[in-house]
Order: sequence, then C-alpha cells, then structure tokens
Amino acid sequence: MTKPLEGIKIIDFTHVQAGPACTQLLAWFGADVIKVERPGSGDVTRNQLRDIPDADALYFTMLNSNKKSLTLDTKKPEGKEVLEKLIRESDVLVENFGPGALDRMGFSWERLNELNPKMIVASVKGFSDGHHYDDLKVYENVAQCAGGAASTTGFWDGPPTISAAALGDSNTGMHLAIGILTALLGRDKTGKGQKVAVSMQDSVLNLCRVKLRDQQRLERVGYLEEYPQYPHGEFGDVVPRGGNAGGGGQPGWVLKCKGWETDSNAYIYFTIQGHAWEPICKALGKTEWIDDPAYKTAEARQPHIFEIFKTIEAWLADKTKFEAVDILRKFDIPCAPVLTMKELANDPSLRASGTIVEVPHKTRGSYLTVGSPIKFSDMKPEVTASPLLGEHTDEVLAGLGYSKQEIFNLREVRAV
Ligand code: CAO
Repeated sequence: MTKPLEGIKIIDFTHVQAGPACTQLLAWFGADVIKVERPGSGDVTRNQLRDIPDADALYFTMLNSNKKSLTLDTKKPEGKEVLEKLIRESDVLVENFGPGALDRMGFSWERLNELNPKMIVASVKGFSDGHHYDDLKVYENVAQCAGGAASTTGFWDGPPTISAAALGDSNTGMHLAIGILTALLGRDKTGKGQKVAVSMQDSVLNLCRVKLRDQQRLERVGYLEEYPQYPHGEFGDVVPRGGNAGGGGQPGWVLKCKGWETDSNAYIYFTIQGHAWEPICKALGKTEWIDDPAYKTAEARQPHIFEIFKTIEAWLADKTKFEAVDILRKFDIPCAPVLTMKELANDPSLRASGTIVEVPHKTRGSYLTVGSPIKFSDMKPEVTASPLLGEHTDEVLAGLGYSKQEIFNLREVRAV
C-alpha cells in the first residue's frame, strides 16, 4: 500500500516528547524519518524511567516508532558536513532543542534556507519568538501553567493542577505536524520552503479556548452559570477552577458507582444535556421530574444541580460503571465509564481499531503503544519498532553516497 507521505524525507532532530510525537505521526503516514542522535547517549528518553536494564525505555519506544536512527556528532566539522549533505536532500527538518541551540550548532534558519531553499524547518519552543520568556527552556508541566490549563484545572479550594494528558508536549507536536503538512502543500504551489514554529504555551492556550471565552463572559456579566460556583458561591475576576464541571456548556460531574469505596475508578461521567432531560428522568425512574418547574429547565436545575447528582448517585449505587453506561446508552445520554490504563490496554475495541497496538522490539520483546488515533479509509498505519541507537547510521551514510572506507573514516563522529 502506498502511504501518502512516502518520498518525504525528514531530518528528525527532536528529543523528549513534543518533537518526537510530531515526527512519529509523520512516519506512520509514510515519511522517511531519520532521527539524528548524539553518539553514545542519543535521545535522553532512551534512558529515562527504564523498566528493563539495557533496553530502551518505554518513554522512547512509544514516541519513536517507524523511524531510523543516525548517530552523528553535529558539533564536529565532519559531522556538520554529513548533516549538510542530508539537509540538501531532505524535505523537512524538525527540532525542539532549547532556545538558540540550532543557531549555536551553526544551522540558523538563514543557513538552512541557503543550503536548501525548498526545505521546511519546523521548531517547537516553550514560548513563541519575541515573547518576553522566549529564552526559557520548557517541559510539559511548565507549559500547562504558562498556557492557562493549570489555573483552570482542579478544584476551587485546591491549588492549580496539572493534567495527565500531555497538553504541552504531544499536543504541541500535533500542532507542529499540521504546520508541516500545510507548509508542504504550500511548497507545492510556491516551490519554496519556510519556517514553521509552534510554541508549547500557544498550543496549550489553543486547547484552553473555552476558558478565554469564559474570562470574557465573566468580565461582562460577573458570573458563569455552568460552573459549580453558580449561584451559591462567589466569583472573582478570573476564571475559577470548576472541578469536574469542565468547559462544555452541558452540566456534568463524575459520579460514584457500585464499589467506589474500594475501587478509586468506580465512577462514570454523567452529562445532563439540556434536551435529554426527559430521557434522563425516564432512565432514573424519576418521571415526576419531567414537568416539575423546579427541574424542567437548565436554569431551574442549576441551583440544586448537586442534589440532582446525589439522586443519580443513589440510582448508581447498585450498578457497576459498565452496567450503568449500558443502561444509560439506551436513553441516548452522553456518559462514559472512568476507564483506567489497565482497562484501556486490554480493551478489545481499541485493539481491533489499532489504537492500542503491540509492537515487537529487538531488545525489549513486545510492548504496547498507542497507534494512530487518525483512521483513514485507504490506509491503516502500521506501527513498527523504534530504532536502536545508531541502528541505521551506516545505511543512511551509504544512501548519502559515502563509500565503506569513508564511513569507516567517519567513526569519530558517528560511533555509538
Ligand atoms: N551532536 C552534538 N550535539 C548535539 C546533538 C548531536 N547530535 N544533538 C543535540 N546536541 C546538543 C545541542 O547542540 C545542544 O547543545 P548546546 O546547548 O551546547 O548548544 C544540546 O545538545 C541540547 O540542548 P537542549 O537545550 O535542547 O537540551 P536540554 O536537555 O538542556 O533541555 C529541553 C531540554 C526539552 C528543556 C529543551 O530542549 C527545550 O526547552 N526545548 C524546547 C521546548 C520543548 O520542546 N520542550 C518539550 C520537551 S518534551 O517535555
């Protein structure tokens, strides 16, 4: 099967999570992704949080599938020479070094553009160019704080809270992938490459769009009617943390199911979608609420929404989270069990769709990873193992035209 990105050659100068998540996605879709790593150590995640001695850590294997690994010391002149050759025949260079690192290496945007005017140079940084924090190095949780996610996540009586979802890292990588694909399409029209830059702060903020909506609503009317603080609590002048109310327009909450006393995930998320009120009442056996003026409209329900949730919890007390959802789905009520990583890893539907995949690896044995969340009618992205450090060095150098002797002579800059 021909994959849409076949023929696109990508120099993958990324590390940790934000950049690797982007290039992994492009590799799944057919791009030839060559990960350039420092000889001896490589991407720091190869060693981080190892669960098997002497085998690449899952942090690395789960973000670098379908790629090749080229070890090259790009600070030495001979290494730079190899990199320059690679740049001349590649379509995209992706990097997420700390601010200024690529320039210090001698590969500024101007230099890259001079070497290959058709090349797209894509970067992730913590903050956008020219931002007053643009000199900062940034990791996931820092970005969540800088992008507005932390101040709006958690409970109103607790501190700002970090989400487990990689809003700063993988999310930024996905934004970058969209930028790269757009620039590739642009190049088809203009024949020119361009610089694509995505900041982690901007990418987090993009996902917090509804919170910026709420800030403006709050400033105009002084309250936010779908937040738990309304109508009994107080509002200040900034969007408060809303616990499990979330950012949608539909009231909802995480509710206890049978077994919550011993199972910390025996919960469902229950949404009270406005027009689904009648089916909700029918599902709960509370048909008297359907026309009761104290319950009939969203406005009438909000002042005692937590009493309503308590009543639903009483209904849930003898049902597991799965039994509850099986009943509620028949009434078209938006809801889901709170699923653990263990449940997701073993979910037959996710296995069948290729969202959870088992990948054989040379030194680890098999490991689970998340496959492409994007499904196509004409292509099923296949996930192959992440490369060992320097696994493809000789192959890539030979592809650049180096002879066996020349490859041997380069041992100082390529040796693992
Ligand atoms: N050969 C020789 N040198 C290499 C090399 C190679 N193949 N690959 C990388 N290097 C060098 C770089 O040139 C740089 O050297 P200098 O600092 O001397 O110029 C160095 O290795 C990498 O620097 P760094 O600042 O990127 O690395 P760090 O571990 O200090 O910081 C991080 C890591 C993630 C905080 C920083 O890269 C960063 O802020 N990146 C941008 C934001 C980002 O993507 N963060 C998300 C990471 S995922 O949580």
